[in-house]
Amino acid sequence: MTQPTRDALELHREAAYLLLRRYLALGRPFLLRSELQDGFQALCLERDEPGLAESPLADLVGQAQEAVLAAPWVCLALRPRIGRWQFLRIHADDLSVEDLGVSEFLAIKERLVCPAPRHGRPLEFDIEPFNREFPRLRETRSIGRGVEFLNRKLSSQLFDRANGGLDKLFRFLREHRCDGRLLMINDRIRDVDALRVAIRDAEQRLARLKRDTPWADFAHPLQDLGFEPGWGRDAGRVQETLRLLSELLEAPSPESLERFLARIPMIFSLLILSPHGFFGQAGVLGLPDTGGQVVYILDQVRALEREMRDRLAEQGLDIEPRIRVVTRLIPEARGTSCDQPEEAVSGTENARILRVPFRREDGEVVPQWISRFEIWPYLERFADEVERTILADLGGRPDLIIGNYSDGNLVASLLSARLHVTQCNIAHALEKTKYLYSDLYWKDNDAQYHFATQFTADLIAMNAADFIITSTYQEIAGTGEDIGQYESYMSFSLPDLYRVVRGIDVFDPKFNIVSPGADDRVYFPYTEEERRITGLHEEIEALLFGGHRDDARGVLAAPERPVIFTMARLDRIKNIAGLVSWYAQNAELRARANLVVVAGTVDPSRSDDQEEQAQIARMHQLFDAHDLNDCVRWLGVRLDKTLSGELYRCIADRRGVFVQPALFEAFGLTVIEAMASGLPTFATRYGGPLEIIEDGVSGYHIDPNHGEQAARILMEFLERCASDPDHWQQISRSAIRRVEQRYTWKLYAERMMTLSRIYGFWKYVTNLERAETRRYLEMFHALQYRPLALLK
Ligand code: UDP
Ligand code: LCN
Repeated sequence: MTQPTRDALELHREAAYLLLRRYLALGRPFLLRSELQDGFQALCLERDEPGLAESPLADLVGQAQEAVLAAPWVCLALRPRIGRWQFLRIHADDLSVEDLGVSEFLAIKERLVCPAPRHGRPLEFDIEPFNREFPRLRETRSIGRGVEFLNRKLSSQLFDRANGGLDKLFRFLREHRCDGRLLMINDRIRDVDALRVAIRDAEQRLARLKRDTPWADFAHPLQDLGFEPGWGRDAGRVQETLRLLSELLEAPSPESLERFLARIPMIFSLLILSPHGFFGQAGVLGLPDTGGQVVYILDQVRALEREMRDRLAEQGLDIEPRIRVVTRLIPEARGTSCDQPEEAVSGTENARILRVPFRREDGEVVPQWISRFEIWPYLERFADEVERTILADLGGRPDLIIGNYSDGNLVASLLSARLHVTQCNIAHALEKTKYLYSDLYWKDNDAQYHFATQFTADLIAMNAADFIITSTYQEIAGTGEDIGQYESYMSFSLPDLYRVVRGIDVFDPKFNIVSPGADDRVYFPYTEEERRITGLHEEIEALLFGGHRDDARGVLAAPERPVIFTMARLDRIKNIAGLVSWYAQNAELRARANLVVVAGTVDPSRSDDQEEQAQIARMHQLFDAHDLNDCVRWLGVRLDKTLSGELYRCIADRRGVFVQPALFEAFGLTVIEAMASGLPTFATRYGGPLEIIEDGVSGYHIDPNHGEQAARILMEFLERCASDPDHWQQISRSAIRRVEQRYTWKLYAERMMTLSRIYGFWKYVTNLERAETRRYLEMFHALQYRPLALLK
């Protein structure tokens, strides 16, 4: 990289020199990508130098994610492509260029933040050597499609004769049982050759039967041949499964392996972990720390149970799938069910929420809700108690453990390691990319956020997971411009604590994109009249256009105008106050539409979350400063799902729109809910909505950093719809279609089950277990995580 950089500097030497001076003159230790670009653009304008704006120098600045200014050096972190990083430094006087290793680059950053560290050589976390033997993706476009890659790569290795792969497959089939009951193959079949013969015999027998003959009618002769239940519910299905296996034994391929594994009974019980927050089914949404994650998990449970049941029925097994969501029990539950140790999940036959308390060291139960930033001291004891609870409840270990968010994923790692169960991580929205410099300046915010503890937990959990599900591509690797959530863990520094040289690899095949859906029982198009819940219309009318109420601010004076609607937790990052201020400052928009906000509470004394309190204050200030009482209605209420579903539709009836103005949104369930209802949706271009919405087709992207422009985009849309009502219809129809095609729980559940089988299979037949990694992580946990967590 040094040579191209030298050339770029040489070509416009004077401009390059002035640019570096300009950066240094800002007097700041670090500059962000946008600041670097702003500086370059300003220079181009001033100099009017032909070709400068399209020069290699411009490309260089375009690739720079970050600059570290340590005069006379300007150090750059370049990201020439997604997931690829290079580091170098340029001398501001003579423009000489030197390559930097990641460690050197981080060390320079650390010195600027912490000039007198405790140790000259900090601990370095580096996972790379452990993965040297492990297959990894090469192409940026393959990121997030790990299972396809792994299947291709490993099946060629596995079925290499020298590897004894078929024997491993055979042993894998012999292992299958559920609650002590033998499945698939019994000990009459002793090896692969015997299996081939047995398949031929079984096929002959089955050929004489009608396809729909149930398993019970021919179970005995098949058992004599060595086959146990699990091959299919009837003769036709059993025949197909045996054919797949014989094809696999004859000429193995990744496709036939995937098809065969899809039919094997492997997953009967699931443990889903979501420790923090108020996790319940009613009255919890909108509380601090309790948002989409809860919605996601409850919908996920319903979809997975259905999928597991369907598959088990096809396999001819009369086994009830068992899903357990484990969360914390909160004695001071504020009227929610979070103080109940058990709760059945509605809409399922058998899934349950189990609640286990957080305990202090002396065993005392922690009675109150604790912010997700403060839960670290309790998690290990929690994991121990969960282990006992779940083993007792299921009568054995689960077949798959799914963690959610930093805390759930850490607990999942502890349990998976102990119980030897496949581990899947889901992050939802980690904090690292949400808070600027949360790693570098961790000490400044440690009292409030404990980021060092959280990032340490994340590093452990990400590397321990067998596979990681993400909702979007960007969650892993970002976009051409912005870095991804997981990518931000590739290398970073917690000055005076430790340095991460290689934290995670976004090219690791453990990453898979499996997007969630919107619950189609609740969020369906406004046009489906017969399903509409008209009994709620009066209540919704009063909510939107009624008079004063204690839990709201603002009464709409012109209810005939369309509604701009938004709904979210009142977190800083959700930027609800941002939307209010854009609206407040655009007179035309104010004259054309009302703004309705469902968020938080209007009474600061009812919130015990610092961030929420600050946002409440800001909202009131905006109302006061801009006189918003007659055009903005702020409802400090928590709506249940059924009501919110109908509310989206009622707003669509009046040709309104939905806005999601977040500074960053990992995925954004409200975005797909609004779209599924048929609301034209305007959502942040930072995060998931950039992938969900096709700009100008199924909705619009807005930039929360350019509020004026966002207000203009809204204004133009509303203006156009006033003169051409078909425009609203067009966007509305495309939004509905987009969600139907891409974001459904049915698709999610199918994919998730396939992944669980495939990773489970590979974990069994190869040493994907990665014992060395596990031991390294255990040490990091004991020596680094635990002291941090217990510090509090
Ligand atoms: N929600 C709700 N009622 C409320 C506030 C929020 O039903 O009063 C739901 C909303 O419909 C969505 C979820 O909470 O399903 C929020 O998820 P999202 O992904 O938008 O954001 P998160 O809160 O997870 O950051
Ligand atoms: C958390 C978030 O912040 C959202 O972006 C997601 O939609 C939600 O979790 C569900 O994954």
